Amino acid sequence: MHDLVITGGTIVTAADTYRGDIGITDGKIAALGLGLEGRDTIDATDRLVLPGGIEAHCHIAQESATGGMTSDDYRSGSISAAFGGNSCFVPFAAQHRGMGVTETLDLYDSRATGASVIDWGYHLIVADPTEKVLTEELPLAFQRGVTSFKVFMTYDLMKIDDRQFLDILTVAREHGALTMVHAENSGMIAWMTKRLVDAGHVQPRYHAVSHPALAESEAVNRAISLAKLADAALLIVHVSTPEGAKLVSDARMEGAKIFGETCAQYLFLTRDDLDRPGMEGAKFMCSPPLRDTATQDALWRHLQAGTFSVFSSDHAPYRYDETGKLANGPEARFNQIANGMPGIGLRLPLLFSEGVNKGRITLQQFAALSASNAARLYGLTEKGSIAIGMDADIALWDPNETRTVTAEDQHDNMDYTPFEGWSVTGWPTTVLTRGKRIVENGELVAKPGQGRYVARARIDLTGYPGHRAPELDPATNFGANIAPGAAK
Ligand code: DUC
Ligand code: ZN
Ligand code: ZN
Repeated sequence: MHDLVITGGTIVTAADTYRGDIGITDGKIAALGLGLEGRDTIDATDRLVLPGGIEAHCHIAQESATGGMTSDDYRSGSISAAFGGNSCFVPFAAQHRGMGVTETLDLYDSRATGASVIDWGYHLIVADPTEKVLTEELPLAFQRGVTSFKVFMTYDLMKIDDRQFLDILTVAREHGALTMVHAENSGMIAWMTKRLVDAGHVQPRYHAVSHPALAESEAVNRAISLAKLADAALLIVHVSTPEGAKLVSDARMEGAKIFGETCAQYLFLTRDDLDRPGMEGAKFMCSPPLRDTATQDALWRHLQAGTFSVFSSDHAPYRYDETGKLANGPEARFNQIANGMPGIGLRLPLLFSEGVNKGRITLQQFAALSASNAARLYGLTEKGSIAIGMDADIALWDPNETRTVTAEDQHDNMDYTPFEGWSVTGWPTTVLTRGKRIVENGELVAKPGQGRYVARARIDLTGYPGHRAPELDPATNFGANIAPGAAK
């Protein structure tokens, strides 16, 4: 007799689709079979039963370097994620210059604990890699289960230089951590921005012009080269160009420890959305920026072909008011407007509707991109699949329900959605985290703060032989013992 049984559904994993019941005991999947019995039952007739989604790129209760705060806290962000089919999320904890890493993680713990209704972890943003951070604080972060962090190659107050990047990659390699990178060339963006602003081109549409595709491809190429030199694992986040995707794909083909992510907005929106009347285009400003339909096609192909291990929302919610997009006034220049858009509740419904229903991806690819790949990449070893012994993180989907997206129907703390008016078929109806209902038949049933922090494991790099630069190989460098991780 299980605590809970999900009966009569069609179970979908990254490997299979089959009819079966799921028996859940103590928050874990304890049995898979037919005719299972439990003290409590969820009827999944006519439902797809999928691994609960893992949203692995979102900005929740996060200050920017200039002080602006994202509009979702861990309560609203997690509720919105759950309504979008997610059982777990991994937002960023942002170290700003002058802050310690431990202090940063403690701060985010105080924001998330007792607030999040789903399980969570953090990626650490490293903006100030001092000697103390590298030698003492990053190892402490790994010990508390923060096994990935993000660095920026652009933004004056966040960016690190190539040498600092190599230091971080090397520490990450020693501990089995994954480095994530925002790869855009800072100088190109600054140079383009000055030319545009000097010429009076300041409307939101020029945001896309100021971030040329070349800025991404140059930085992706450099980031991959640095990761190869350090022979370290690197994820290029929010890839927005065919050139960037190709660089990721080529490096993966070579066996380098390189991973790619793209995000919903790059598949579903274009830079034309920036060209709306007045300041409306500000709602569509994110970095890297939206591109064009040819780019969308290319990114879909890379998603289909496996270039991208993860597909995320990059939920970075700034309201269309003076607390967010219009903080610098209703006439702000494009470079004075916060970068980011909401979408945590729509990532999976959009992927299902535009991907599965339109025959672009299989249900198995959907399960992989929902949860399984992120679980493997980010060391969430007990999440991301429907298998005995795993956390009972499960989402029931009605594949036939069609809804029109509106901002009012979102559960985030936003006043707009970039997907207003979209017709979407296929919605999650019930979502569980560790066997506890969060959303049931479209209603929030979670107890406040019922999510838990998840300490993550080191990255599993099986199948990635990596790259040995000849200059780091004692056989070809006159015996110098300077490989990453070698004794100093
Ligand atoms: N990078 C992100 O990952 N999200 C929002 C803005 C940015 O620059
Ligand atoms: Zn970024
Ligand atoms: Zn982001």
